Amino acid sequence: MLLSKLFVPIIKDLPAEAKIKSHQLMLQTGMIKQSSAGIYSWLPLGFKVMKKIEQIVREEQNFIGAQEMLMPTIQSAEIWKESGRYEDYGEEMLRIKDRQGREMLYGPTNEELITDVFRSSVKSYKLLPQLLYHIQWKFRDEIRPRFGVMRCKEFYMKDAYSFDLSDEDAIKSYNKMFYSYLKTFHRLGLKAIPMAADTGPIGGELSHEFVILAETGESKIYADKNIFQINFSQYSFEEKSLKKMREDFNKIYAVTDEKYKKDEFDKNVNKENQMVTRGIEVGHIFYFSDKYSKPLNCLIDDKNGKKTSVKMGSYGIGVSRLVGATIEANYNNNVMKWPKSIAPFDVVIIPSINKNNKENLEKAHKIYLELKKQNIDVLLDDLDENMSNKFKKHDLIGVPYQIIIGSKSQGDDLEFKELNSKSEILSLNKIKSKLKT
Ligand code: 5CA
Repeated sequence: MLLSKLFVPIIKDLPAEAKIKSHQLMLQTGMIKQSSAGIYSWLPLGFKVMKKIEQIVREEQNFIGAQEMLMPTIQSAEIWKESGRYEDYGEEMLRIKDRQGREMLYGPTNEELITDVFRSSVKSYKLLPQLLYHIQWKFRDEIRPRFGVMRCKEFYMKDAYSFDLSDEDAIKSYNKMFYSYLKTFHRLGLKAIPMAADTGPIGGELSHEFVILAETGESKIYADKNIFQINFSQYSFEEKSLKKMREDFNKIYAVTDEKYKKDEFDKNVNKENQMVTRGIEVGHIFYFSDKYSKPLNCLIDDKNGKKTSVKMGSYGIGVSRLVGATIEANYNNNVMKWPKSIAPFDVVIIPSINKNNKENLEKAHKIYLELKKQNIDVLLDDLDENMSNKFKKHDLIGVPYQIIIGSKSQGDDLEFKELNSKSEILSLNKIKSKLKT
């Protein structure tokens, strides 16, 4: 892509309404544009990053055997009345009527709808277990939308739902998802800590929030620092190993605000290991057994032909929130460096251009075509701007690698720089292989 053609409306001054780094940066670099309070348009740069995050989330859901589907954003109020949540959900639910006066709503989550899909098609234990997910827009009429994409009214979420015959089997599904979340966040370059959490309006007994540490986060957390010693890659994707992983995590104190009790914290964690900090909730998983299947009459025949309510869990990842959360985790001293896995481009070529010298630009174009041939997603900054402005701009856009075509690049020896590091002189072939690994 040529920067001169990219729709990236960069704003020079810090937007006043943005209170946290990620919100500022996303507005400044034209990743998003507010459409109304808590509702955003995703412009090409922001959309590209979000789609890359979505793809990693998808791959890791598929890896554990979850199947992708798509449910609508608009739901009928009927099923919510059946579950009893229509009234309980309160003002956060956006209620609408169609032209026949039928009560509808913009889905804030999908427990009822998926249970309705399931009850009409699955009657026997033989099809269990099942894991289904979709990645779809949600709407919650938040009273105080803030921090850009972190807490908005309309947001993009991956929500998965598990169906099992027994509570014991359902915990196995929960463990699979727990593992998948750790792996997903790792691929996104984030260190997410699972925290025992409250179940809120979703309900149930067992729940974990996945939180990344950030001072601007809305969740207050209390944890034993030893939680950082556990790494998901110590475990394999097998039932026994996943059980062990959950047991190991359970031994270490890590809870969110609502679950915190001072005496328990002091009893379980030495003073020097106590960590009280803030974080961003990027995922949340719930096990709620038959909370929805019972009132919605979602019954299946067990091995003896006896009807029983299917046991369920639900598992959410805030895909659009993750764009902001990744910025909070990676933006320091006015430099944003995207993790390679979700960067908007693999590399940017920055030629030094002036009216009398077009040689650098021509050379940059040649390299650009060469890299494109290799399927490297490359951005060429072909704008006639001084180098110091260009560098400032690219520090914000955050493409992790740069090829700088100026006095240090001679012939096939090119100046190559990783953001936040010193530049080095490399041949184009070496650069290609570096970018491909
Ligand atoms: N049904 C369950 C699991 S699928 C559920 O809705 N859980 S949730 O309420 O915790 O939401 C899942 C994830 O969506 C959260 O962890 C968070 O990352 C994201 N999320 C929730 N509310 C918002 C919001 N207002 N703005 C942006 N992201 C949000």
